[in-house]
Amino acid sequence: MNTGKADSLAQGDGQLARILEAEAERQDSTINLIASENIASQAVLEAQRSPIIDKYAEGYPGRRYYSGCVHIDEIENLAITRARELFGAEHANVQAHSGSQANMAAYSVILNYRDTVMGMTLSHGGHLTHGAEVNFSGKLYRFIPYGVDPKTETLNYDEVEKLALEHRPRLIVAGASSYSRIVDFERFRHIADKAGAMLLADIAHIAGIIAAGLHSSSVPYAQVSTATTQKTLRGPRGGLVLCQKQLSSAIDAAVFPGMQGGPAMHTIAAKAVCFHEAVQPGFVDYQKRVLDNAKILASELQSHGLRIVSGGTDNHIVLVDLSSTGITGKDADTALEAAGITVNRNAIPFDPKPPWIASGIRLGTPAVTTRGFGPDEMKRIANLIMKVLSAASDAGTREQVRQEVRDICRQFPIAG
Ligand code: DSN
Repeated sequence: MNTGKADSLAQGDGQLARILEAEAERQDSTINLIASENIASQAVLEAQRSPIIDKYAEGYPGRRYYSGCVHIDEIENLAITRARELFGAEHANVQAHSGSQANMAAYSVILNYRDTVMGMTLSHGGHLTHGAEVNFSGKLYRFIPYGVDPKTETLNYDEVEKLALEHRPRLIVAGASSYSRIVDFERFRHIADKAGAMLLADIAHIAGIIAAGLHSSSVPYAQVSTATTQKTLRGPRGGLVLCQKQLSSAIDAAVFPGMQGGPAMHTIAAKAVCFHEAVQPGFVDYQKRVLDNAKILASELQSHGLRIVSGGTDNHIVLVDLSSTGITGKDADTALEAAGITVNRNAIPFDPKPPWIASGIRLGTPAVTTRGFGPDEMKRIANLIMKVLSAASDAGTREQVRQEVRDICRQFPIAG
């Protein structure tokens, strides 16, 4: 189990040690279908909890404001080189603490206050940082939202182009948090060029799939690509900015000192590990299984009568429309959690319900695939989800499903 807990913690702070132990047990005994989560390897965990945690290193390799950075420089250079090679990028900044900060840094380089930007609206699958009113992005910049087509529930590039030509944004943001179809970055680049805009691709969700070559890369088309390392990439929690050479100094300066102080060097070490893991032979096979599992889960749920937004999936995400069941996303995620299946409530496109309630749930296969779940488990999970949804307030059904979930999880323990 991924506790990272040593005996000294149990002896020195039993209270916290018990909470960590309980969380490890929760993870081990439940089925995690949260699309943005994964299970980091022991190597990633070891790097993350190494003594590097103690080191301050404001600056960049060879230009630090602190001494004692000889090995820190080696680590950051290794992470940068590996990220560049993995994605074929001219420049990589590995210091951004999160995907949101990666986006913030990129915006601050490309945009001025109140500039016009286009981004996918949150309610159709975009991210908070793609212009949501409650987020810095929506407060600092004038976002023109684009969404999916009401019929196909997929991106309508002609509509995106029409909007772009009408509003002439300085930047177009492509990419999403809850969109299960291929994103055509080449088309986005054509649209951006036509409208005189720059292109930023937020590949946080699909970075691992791109790294495995199973989704076309944004890097040849977008001046900047931003990502997180903890999702399909299966590394530590953190951000990543990939950009063209001419933006490299500006992006680095935007991250530090523009937005952050000292880099989290222990996380950067763990990022280096995950980039290394992503070029190992097993990684492509893992990503193929992630995609296969998502397809099977979607089609099994469909065969049970549930509607999948856009009719299926091309990636690790399955967005389920619960409208026909009479259960809200909120009630579904509560009932499923009680039965040991973790998901998140999610708006569906054109959702009449507010995001806190939502008409859908978002499912994802990265974490269960890391555990070793395959087609048989996907079919069993679809059955279990249906059981819970068809008796959402029945404690007996939940308990019965909870037991089955425990049995499945016991067959696929989280390594450690
Ligand atoms: N909140 C994350 C997700 O679940 O997709 C993205 O930052």
